[in-house]
Amino acid sequence: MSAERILHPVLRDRVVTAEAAAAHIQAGETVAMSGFTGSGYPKAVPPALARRIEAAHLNGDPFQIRLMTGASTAPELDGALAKAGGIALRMPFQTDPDARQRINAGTLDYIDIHLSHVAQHVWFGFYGEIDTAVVEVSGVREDGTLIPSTSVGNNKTWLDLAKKVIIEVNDWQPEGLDGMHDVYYGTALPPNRKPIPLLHTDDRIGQTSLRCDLDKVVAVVRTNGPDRNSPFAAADENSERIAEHLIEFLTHEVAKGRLPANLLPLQSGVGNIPNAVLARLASSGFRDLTAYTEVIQDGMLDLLRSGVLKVASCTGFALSPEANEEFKRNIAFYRERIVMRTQEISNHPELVRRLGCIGMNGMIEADLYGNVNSTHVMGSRIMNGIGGSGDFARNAFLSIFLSPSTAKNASISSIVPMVSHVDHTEHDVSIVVTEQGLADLRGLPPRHRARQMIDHCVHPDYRPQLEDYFDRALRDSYGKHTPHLLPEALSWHQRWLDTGSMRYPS
Ligand code: 0RQ
Repeated sequence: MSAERILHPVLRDRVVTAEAAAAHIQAGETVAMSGFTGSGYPKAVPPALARRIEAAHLNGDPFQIRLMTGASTAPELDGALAKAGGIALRMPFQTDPDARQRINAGTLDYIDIHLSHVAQHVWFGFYGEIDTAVVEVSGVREDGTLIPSTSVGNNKTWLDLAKKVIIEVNDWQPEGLDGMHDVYYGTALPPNRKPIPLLHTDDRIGQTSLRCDLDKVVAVVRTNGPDRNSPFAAADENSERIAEHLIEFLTHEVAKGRLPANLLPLQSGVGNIPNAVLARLASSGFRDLTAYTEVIQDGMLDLLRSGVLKVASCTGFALSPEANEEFKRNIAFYRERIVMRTQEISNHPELVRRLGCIGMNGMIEADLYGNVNSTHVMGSRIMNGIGGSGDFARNAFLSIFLSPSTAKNASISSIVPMVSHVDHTEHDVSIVVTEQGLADLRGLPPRHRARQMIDHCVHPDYRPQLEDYFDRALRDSYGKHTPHLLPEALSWHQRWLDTGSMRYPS
């Protein structure tokens, strides 16, 4: 470990073990940690805290915290604390199987909010006080400011508001990250807000490090561990076809003059389909693209390396082990082309609207009218959370949702009469793409939207059933504006439950 990563003497003197640092966190606290889609989360204090919680529980002492982060983290954080039964309340986005199991069992409260809302809602006081912040950084400057690591997330807010601060300095993170971040301190509370002076994806409007009141720092922990680094599955036939439909559409939009030749700033959700879309863009002939997004995954690094993408703005990474090695090896190249921001800025509605982003996100299901469910299986069981998808869907120039037309080995249609839970209403959804085709819902009234969905997105195995439903709804619906047959619309989901097609891990 290189001691020179902590250049401020006061913080060097506060270095302790993870156990000693975790001892500062008391039962019942609200703890705000760094971390966004498996990058830049604290690696040592959360497992030490989980061990402490387990020990307390063995003694019969209750010990739980309220946990906030930027977004999803990793098994060492969400997994360890959930397994220990140590989380009473979680927000705002998670993907951990243990946490999910507890949320769906009703033993862990989860608040699923837009990622752009988190910092401001905490500032508004909606979540009470933050007792402790636990934030990973890649270094400490001579002036005591903190160089963020591979995610910025809500760290500015956590450091500003927490009563106590624990810092993890991770030697595994490349020192070359220094200079990649842009932390904007110009946000204020209403009625004192001003326009955010960002006009282009790569504008720098802030500073490269995080301020921190050193008097609040109760512990500094040295770590040397990798980010989550999940490998991506190879693109399958469905994701290839979805990518193909989308590229064809974007090309058509350029030809029509509705998009510039280098498109508009891209936002891409995480997962294999968005990754396949990005890979496809590499060979699509588009040039000088830009990205204004939350997460950079493998496909976007490839686009930057090939020069197809000029610049990318993000708040975190979700990279495979290979992509991470490449990122670290060529950090100087990427530092010129990537700007990392707080998530209140990376997902800010004002900026997403002004820049005219092209939002591309996954979904669980969509209905005939274009309402989208991103979060709930069968209306009641949460998968991950809305994440940043709503920040972009509502405000983007184009709001695009991508999914295979069926799920669970084709036993379920992803296009249904009525979604079992709504995250993005019909008013926020312009394009739906499945491997079957692309439904362009722009400028269409509800009955025409339904026709687009049936004709272009539904799997042939389910088309006759949806045609039949829609025909009868046109005839028998109480109102003819958005024809529906209640309660038949939702009985689709119940049928899957009743027939046992829906086998979801508990
Ligand atoms: O579950 O693995 O148990 O079988 O949902 O589905 O097909 O692996 O797709 O990884 O792209 O995830 C919407 C969850 C899609 C994701 C969602 C089941 C399916 C599987 C995952 P199993 P896939 P993906 C920026 C953007 C919200 C947040 C967001 C997501 C599991 O895109 O979390 O967009 N979005 N953030 O079997 C029943 C259906 C189903 C279904 C899929 N119709 N019925 N189960 N599944 N469709 C990033 C951030 O915000 C940080």
